[in-house]
Order: sequence, then structure tokens, then C-alpha cells
Amino acid sequence: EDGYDLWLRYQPLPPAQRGIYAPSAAQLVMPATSPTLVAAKEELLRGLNGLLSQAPATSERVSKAGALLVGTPQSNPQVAQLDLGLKGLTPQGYVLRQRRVDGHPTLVIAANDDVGVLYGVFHFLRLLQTQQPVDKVDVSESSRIQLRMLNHWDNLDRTVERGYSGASLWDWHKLPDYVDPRYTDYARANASLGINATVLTNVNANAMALTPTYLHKAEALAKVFRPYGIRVYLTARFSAPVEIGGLKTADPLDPQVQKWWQAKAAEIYKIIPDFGGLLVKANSEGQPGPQDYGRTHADGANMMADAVKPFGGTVIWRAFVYSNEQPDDRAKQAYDEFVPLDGKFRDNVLVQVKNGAIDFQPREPFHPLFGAMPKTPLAMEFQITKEYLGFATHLVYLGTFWEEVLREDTYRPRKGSTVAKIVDGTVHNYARTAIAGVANVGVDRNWSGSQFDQANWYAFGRLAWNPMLSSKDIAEEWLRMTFSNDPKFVEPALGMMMKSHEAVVDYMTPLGLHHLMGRGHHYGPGPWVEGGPRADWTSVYFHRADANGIGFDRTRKGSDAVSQYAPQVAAVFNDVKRIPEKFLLWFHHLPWDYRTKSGRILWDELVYRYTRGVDTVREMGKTWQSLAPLVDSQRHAEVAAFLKIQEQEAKWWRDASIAYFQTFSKRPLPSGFAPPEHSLDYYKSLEFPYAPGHH
Ligand code: BDP
Repeated sequence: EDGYDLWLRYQPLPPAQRGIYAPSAAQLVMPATSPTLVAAKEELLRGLNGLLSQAPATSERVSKAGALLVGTPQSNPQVAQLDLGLKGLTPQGYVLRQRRVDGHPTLVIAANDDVGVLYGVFHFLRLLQTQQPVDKVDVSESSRIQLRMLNHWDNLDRTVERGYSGASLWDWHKLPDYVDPRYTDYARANASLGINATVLTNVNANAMALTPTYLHKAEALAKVFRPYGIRVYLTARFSAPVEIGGLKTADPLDPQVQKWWQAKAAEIYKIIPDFGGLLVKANSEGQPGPQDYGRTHADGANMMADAVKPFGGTVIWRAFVYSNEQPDDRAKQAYDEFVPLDGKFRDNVLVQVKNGAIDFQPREPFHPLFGAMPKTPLAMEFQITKEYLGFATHLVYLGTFWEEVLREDTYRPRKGSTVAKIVDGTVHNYARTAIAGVANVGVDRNWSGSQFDQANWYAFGRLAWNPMLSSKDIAEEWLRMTFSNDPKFVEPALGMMMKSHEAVVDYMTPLGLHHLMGRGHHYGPGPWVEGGPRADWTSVYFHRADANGIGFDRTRKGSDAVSQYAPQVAAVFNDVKRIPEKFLLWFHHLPWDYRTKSGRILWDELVYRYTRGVDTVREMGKTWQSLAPLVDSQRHAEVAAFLKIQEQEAKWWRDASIAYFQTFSKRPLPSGFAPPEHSLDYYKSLEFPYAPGHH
């Protein structure tokens, strides 16, 4: 096994378990009246053939005990006759119910729409894969988040920005004439999680993606994805009217520019009638945008929104903006630019906000925009690809981190307004809701660059469907489907996953430190990075270490970034006594001998945490070794090798960071802690011109 089958392996269940399920899958009543229902039926049969080593006999009507009755009230007359509680479902929601149909005990999988049926089928297969009982099943599932999307940072030359799993899946050169069967497996994997949208191209956009040649390539992908309920989006380069339209300006208030985008939208929708819309990165990291013409983000977004509106299209405008001109604190810029625009966006615009205010750091406090724009639907943007978390080789389960962010309380407008409830529209009654994950898939056989990185794709999808799910339950589900149901495997492996995020935070950026990685490629430690074109692209800007101490003062006495949060939150972050230690140096500059909660002084606590991170990884390696008899050898060997790399790199992070910060703290390591293996100069001299993911 090389990991290609993801969590959809459908390996035969143990005979005893098959014996339990077989009577519940004795007959299949599932008219497949649409491409989506055909896909659902194929999946169901594929799953049952694999898991139970037999497929049910298909029938027109339920005629014996243990039937599976599947469909919508439109597709399946016997579904229409039952009272299944379909009314309360949101679009693409579904139910799984046990009912008597013509006197026969029957398991019903039903929805109002075909995609819901497909999702219900995947849910049913998941129950079998994880060996849950189905005889009393009574499930009603609706997602509160309408748009659950992957953002691919894929370039037209098939390089992937911050991609660590090989080239882009999209073989633009051969499209549209050659349609790789792998696109279907990609769609199946996403549909199994409820992901219903995919942005094919990089946010650092190439206008060429909007030319007819490329639109026809995207059309071919859209055709594959459509039955699986996945809509295609593209990124739009703001200056496209100049670059591919021959105009002199891209000013959003210029009527010619407006006309150009309107015509472009009409052209796109002629080729891809169910095209989702445009994702835009503007006036950020050198990308063109409305501010180049003295206009606002709202002017830019609205101009594009008007263009796609007649076709039902959406514009997703990113709030990841910062510039060198921001005088005191990069963390503050997005809030300052976007909050004044609340209420000024068209109703088909969403503003997409990264989970934190800096940039997908190993850990960040939630972005202060969440809760601060009641009139503008805010979409969450998580990064699945591990740009700042060890690339593909480090085993880091991100579910726990995302859960942490989603459950933070914004206190806007009142207690209990968690980030999840902002994003899912509960708090502000958003008419549109969305969540995006920056994809980690490429052409590697295992899709995600490592076996365990598949778990992050999986966890993103599950949380996108329901942000209230527990990351632990998700991890367990994934392990059972991907590896084994054997508790002797599941328990230790789950333990590894659950502590893995804390470990990477420890060995890279403990106690709220952030942005300390190598310049440009972001591989390995670079706390010494300074100089260059922009202060906010250096490490020293963020850690501010000096003889007195370390940390970025964002309190009221410092940059005052704390005041962008609700007063209740700001009061906690501002107060060194009340702030959770995990955010300590994010908000406070503290002396090296500051007393932390453990009783250790700050310097000792840093050394302690760096070391603890390395130790945890070493333990994970040992645990994994002990699981060898329970995992197929190919995947076991890959994970084992990667854990070795992770251990070496964790130690590298620890040693380089300690060597560097010691030049400021001027203190010895606490007793019992090994000194860095090499000199600081050695670590500084390392160069990685070909590190992956950076172009
Ligand atoms: C940063 C990445 C950069 C992206 C940028 C973004 O380093 O490659 O283009 O985010 O999200 O984290 O736009």
C-alpha cells in the first residue's frame, strides 16, 4: 500500500464484522437517475464489495429484510412515501434512518438533493469502515457552512506554491483532451468529506488562467467534479484587464474596466455554467489591486461582484493584506483596512480571513477580524499545506490547532460568540458562509506528501462540514479508515497525533514566538534573519530579542494590537498575569528572568520547551516503531523514515534557536539540558536554494 487509496481503502472487514453488516445490506433499491446518483451508487457498490466482499442484489422495490433504500423523494418513490424528516435539512444535508418499508426492516439513506445522497452514502460507508453499529442508525446531518472549499496554490506551470507533495494535479498542458482518471479520485475524496468547491489556481494569480484556452481546460475539470457536487473557482489577477485585455488601466471605477470584467464573466459562464466565482488576492505582497488606483478593497471586490452577479457567481476577497508602509505592527493592518469597509461590500462578496493576523504560524491567536465585521460574511482560511510546520515530513496533526481557533471566544458581540459561530453565520446571521483550506495535494502517490498529512486534508473537510466536531474524534475516525481498527494500533497512533501540534510549537516557536523560519523558502530555523527589503519579512522584527528580554509588545503600551479584540479578550491578552502562556511572547516583551507559571525563569522555560518538543518527537518515533506489526510495511517504513527526519529537524530548530537567543540572554542552559550541537555560525551558514514550495 502506498497511500493512494486515502481513507477510502474499503479493505475487507474481519469475517465476524462482515457477518454483522451483511444482513443490513441484503438488497439495494437505488434508482440512479442523475450523474451524481450514478457516482453515489458506484461508490456504495465499490465500498460494499470491498468491505463485505459482496454486493447486494439490486431491486426495484424493497422486498426483503435488510434492504438499503437510497435516494431523494424525486429519484426514489419509496423514499417519497416515508416520513424521514428531510424538511429541516440544509442543502446537501442527509439522513440515515432505520424504517420498516412494506413490512421489511430497511436502512434508508435519503436527502433532498442528489449530492446529499452521495454524502449520505459516504457517511454510511464510514460507519462500516470504522465498525460502528448500523442496526439502530438515526442520523440527520446538515452543514451550516455553505461553501467548503479547497484553495489550490497551483501555478499554470504545475509548480505549487508552498506545495510539498509533488507537482500540481492539474496537468494543464494535456487538458482538456486528456482527463487524468486521478481527477475523479480527487473528487471522490473531497465529496467523502463534504468539500463542495475548489479554487484551481494560485492566489498569486496569473491572468492567463482567464483566457479561453485555460477556461476550456478548467471546463474539463469542472465536468469531472460536477457529479461529485464540487464547483470550480479561479483566482483573478486584478490587473488582468491590462495584461490580457489590452486596456491601459485596471481601475475598478473605470467603465471600460467594468465592461471588461462583465464580458469576461459572461465568457466564463458560457464555458462553465456552474462556475463558482473568483478568489482575489489584491494589494498584498506585491499583487496588484484597487489601491493602485486610489480605490478601496470594497471598490475592487464590488466591481467583480457586479460582473459575476447575473450568473449567480461569488467573489471571495482575501483580507491577507500587509505592506511595508504599515508603521508599527504588521498584525494590525488587515483589521485597520477592512473594518471601516464593513457594510460596503455587495451581497455576493465574502471576505476570506486567515486564522491568525500574521500568517499561518505554528500557532496564532485568532484573527481580530472575526466578530468585527457583522455586516460582511467572513470566510475562514486555514492552511492545510504545512508551510510553517515542517513541510511534508513532520508529523503534525492540525485538527487540534484548528479546533483551538474555532473555539476561541471573540466576545463579539457577547460571550459565547466563538470563531466557529462567526464563520458559520450563527452570530451575525450571515447570508453566505464559507471556509477554505489551502490544499496539500499534489501528484505524489500518497497525495499529500506523507501518509499523515492526509489526516489534515481529512480533518479540514470534516471541520468544514461541522466546525463543532472534536478533533480527536476526527483523528480516530481517520486512523481507523486509513490504517486499522485494531485498538492496539489506534490508541497509540491517536496519542501521537494528539500531541503532535504542541510538539512542533515547542521545537519551533514556543510561548507565542512566531515567524522565525528561514528566509523565502521558510525551511528550518532562521531567528537571525534581518535586513533585506522589508522589516516585516525578517525574524528580528517579530521576536525583538535584546539584552533585556524577548517578545513583541502588542499591549496598550506597545503596538496596541490587543485593542483590536473585544474588551474582554483585550483585557486578558494585555495582562501578563492573565494571558494564556501559549500567547505570552506574541503580546508581551518580557525580561529573560521573568518568572513563568512553572516557576522557571523565561530563558529556562524556553530551553525547557524547545527540548520537550524534540523529546516528544523522539517518543513518537519509538511509538511508531512499536506499531510495525500492525501496519503494512510500505507505509510503515515511509512514516518511520519521516519521523527520523522530523527528529533531526526538531533538534536543528531547538539547537539553532537556543544558540541564537543565548547571544541575548547571556545565560547558561539550565542544568541537565544539552548545549546546541553546533555553533551559531554553523546554523547561520546553512543554505537551501532548492527547498521545495518556493518559486
Ligand atoms: C504566505 C506564503 C505565500 C502566499 C501568502 C498568501 O508564504 O507564498 O502567497 O501567504 O497567503 O504564507 O497570499
